[in-house]
Amino acid sequence: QGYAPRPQERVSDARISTPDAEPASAPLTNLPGRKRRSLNGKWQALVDGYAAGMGDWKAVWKDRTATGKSQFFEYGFDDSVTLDVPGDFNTQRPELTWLEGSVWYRKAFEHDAAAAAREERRLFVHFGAANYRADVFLNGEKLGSHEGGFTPFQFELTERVKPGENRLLVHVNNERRKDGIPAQGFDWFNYGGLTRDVALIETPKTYIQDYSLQLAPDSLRRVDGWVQLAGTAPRQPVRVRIRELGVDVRAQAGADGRAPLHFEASFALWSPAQPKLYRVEVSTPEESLQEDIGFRSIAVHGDELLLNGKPLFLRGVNVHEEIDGRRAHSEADAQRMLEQAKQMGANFVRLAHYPYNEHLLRLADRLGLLLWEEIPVYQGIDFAAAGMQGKLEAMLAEMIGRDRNRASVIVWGIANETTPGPARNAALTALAQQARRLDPARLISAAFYGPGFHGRALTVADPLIASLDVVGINEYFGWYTPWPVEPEQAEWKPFGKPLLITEFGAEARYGHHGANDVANAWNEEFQAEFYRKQLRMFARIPFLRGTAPWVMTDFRSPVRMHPLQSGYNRKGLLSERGERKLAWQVIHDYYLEVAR
Ligand code: GCB
Repeated sequence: QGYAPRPQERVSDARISTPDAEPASAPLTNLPGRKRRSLNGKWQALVDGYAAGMGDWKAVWKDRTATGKSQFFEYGFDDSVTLDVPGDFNTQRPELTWLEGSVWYRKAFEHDAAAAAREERRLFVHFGAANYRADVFLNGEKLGSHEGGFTPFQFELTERVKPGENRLLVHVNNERRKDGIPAQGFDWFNYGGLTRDVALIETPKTYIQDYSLQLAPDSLRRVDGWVQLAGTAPRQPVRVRIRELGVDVRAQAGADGRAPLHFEASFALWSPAQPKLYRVEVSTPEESLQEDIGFRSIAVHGDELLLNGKPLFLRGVNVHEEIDGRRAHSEADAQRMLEQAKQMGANFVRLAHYPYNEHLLRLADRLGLLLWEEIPVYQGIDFAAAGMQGKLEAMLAEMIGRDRNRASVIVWGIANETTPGPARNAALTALAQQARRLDPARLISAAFYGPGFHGRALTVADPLIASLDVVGINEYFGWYTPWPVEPEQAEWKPFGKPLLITEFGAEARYGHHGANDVANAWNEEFQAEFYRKQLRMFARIPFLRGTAPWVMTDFRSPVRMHPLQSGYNRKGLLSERGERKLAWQVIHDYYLEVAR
């Protein structure tokens, strides 16, 4: 073994001698409906500050234990600390607070090989998310890697798992990267680690990988769907049943495993007022999955937004996936967050700025909250970087693949505040087209920063708008930019499409009061007045179809360095402890009024 230090070895480029397994297959849909064994709980962990364990020198991934007295390995999991999975690592141990680097996680599990062989079952390990990059190993062999901190991925273990004890090892690195999505600068805390559920999933030899069961874009009765099988014998009959509606449809999957499905039914349509879900069963001769699915239509007609054919105004709010100063991950966390949105009078939540944990989306289905879900294509993405388009497309596919059957999701957001330019325009236009191909039944949007005043006129001229169904505008008049005119004098130029004000907000420290002037800024009165002025402008935009204040709750962000911010973005209507600022009432009253 090479014990001599090798300073010339660039750790991030270090090679690993075992080759990757085949690329991870497309993630399995409907995780909760699968035969699964949770790997949540305590994982042994090693902090690897210089990411030294990835190369062949330290080779933490080999997970070796000394067998002789003269054998020494300069790492070891047996007496290491443990970390809870799911959960970010930064908030679990004080010395990890500011870590932007590598942590190794290890978990052992037992495998009943005889039963698996008898039943001819396949085994996968599924990760809800790992921020930002993960390298996964089983018993000292690499399974593969995944990039992107907020979407699911999996590796097949069938051929590699051994009878008895197996050890799973995951190297998670959360360094911010120039070619990352998001890139290096973003306004939230960079929680790293195995932040979401981890599970072993068992399937038959040929399994149901994914399906789409949603109303056709132009219909309130017809489902245009498909079921996708994967595995050794994909030409199988497929059956979809919704007993409550007397639906029992059969289809045949082709050599590519795809079974298109069309049927009609008299659905009680899903809506915020009546979030009706049906128990849907999808089966093949070898497998049967169940899931609760709502059926609703979302469409754009001119500058109108239509839910189930009726005009809709989105009483929205922005959130971050954070609670009690840590990354939120559980159903209980989701319950608290979505309840807060409902109490404010919201019917719509923008999940800024990345896909959230699956618990929250399923809960939104049950609570009747409409969602905007987006990929972390945030200010500062290097669209010209090598491999960028592939990463964007993979992330979009992972998000849509996971959530395409959630009635709550009405908008796929493909970008937030990106700057127009040839590389960006080409990349995002292609991404919008991909989103439409993957899911023709939802609206595609992006949030733009702007607009600038030209006299009284306001408009955003961005070539990307042509590819979108809905225009999202983030504006901070009265905070980042001054009001050149009175709010009611602003003249918004129509887009010919629905407009959502996807962000507007100002900072205030909860409990900080004072006169509404600059010397006393950062107080609750100032923030409340900021919102009143915004509402005066909104009342005069005829094609405004929704608003979402930035942001529901104060959230941690290292770029917030004012003493009154103390490491938090303080634009919350609620403090991080859930206390209501004065502005909360302004928005609550506004939403009561527009709901009438
Ligand atoms: C924005 C960003 C959001 C920030 C917010 C702010 O435009 O989209 O991520 O947190 O402004 O407070 O500056």
